[in-house]
Amino acid sequence: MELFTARVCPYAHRTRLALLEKGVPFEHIEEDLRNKSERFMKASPYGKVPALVHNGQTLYESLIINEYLDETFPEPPLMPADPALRARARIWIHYFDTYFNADFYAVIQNKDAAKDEELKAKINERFLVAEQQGFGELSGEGPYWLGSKVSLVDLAWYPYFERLPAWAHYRNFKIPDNCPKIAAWAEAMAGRASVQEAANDPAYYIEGYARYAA
Ligand SMILES: N[C@@H](CCC(=O)N[C@@H](CS)C(=O)NCC(=O)O)C(=O)O
Repeated sequence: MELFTARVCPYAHRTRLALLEKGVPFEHIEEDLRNKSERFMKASPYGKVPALVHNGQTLYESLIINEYLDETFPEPPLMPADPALRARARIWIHYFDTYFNADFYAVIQNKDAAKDEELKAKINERFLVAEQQGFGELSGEGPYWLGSKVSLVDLAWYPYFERLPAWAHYRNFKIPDNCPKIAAWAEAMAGRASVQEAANDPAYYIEGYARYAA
């Protein structure tokens, strides 16, 4: 098992977390995305991390790799057994990639201070939907998206939350006060062994996102 990854990349971060949660040994190949290796370009048709090579097959796209890992290494399961619940889990992963992510990055990439409030209001609304309809309906006593067990939904979302110190530093943005379930979830995730093993310091992200924010 070879994983082409880049420390800075939240998508690759998702896959590292899945491999660590599964306890699957893998070779970690750190790519310099500004100077991609020939080996990586051969393995990854999109030239993007993450890319996984397993049993002679190359797989790419973080969410697809994570589903593959869950199906190939069933223990511990990272998706619910019930098809309806599995579909709900995918809806919240889709919500993140289709709506939340763009509005989240819009805040740190915005250079026009006059638009700051409007952009923050938009992402705050996205947070509230996740808090009330996502966590509110699925999480029960928590602390994870689907309750007491970590799932692919948690792994799809969490890498962005580890990067929040950069949003706080450059845009004074944090998890909205009306989203206590999300705040408690982020804290629970930060305590997991997989998350700690793959974690970077806040200072790393603050430096890494300087280009986005400047
Ligand atoms: N949809 C892809 C996105 C992967 C992606 O955008 N990776 C970025 C780094 S965060 C990358 O490798 N960029 C290199 C490039 O586009 O040249 C996934 O979920 O895996």
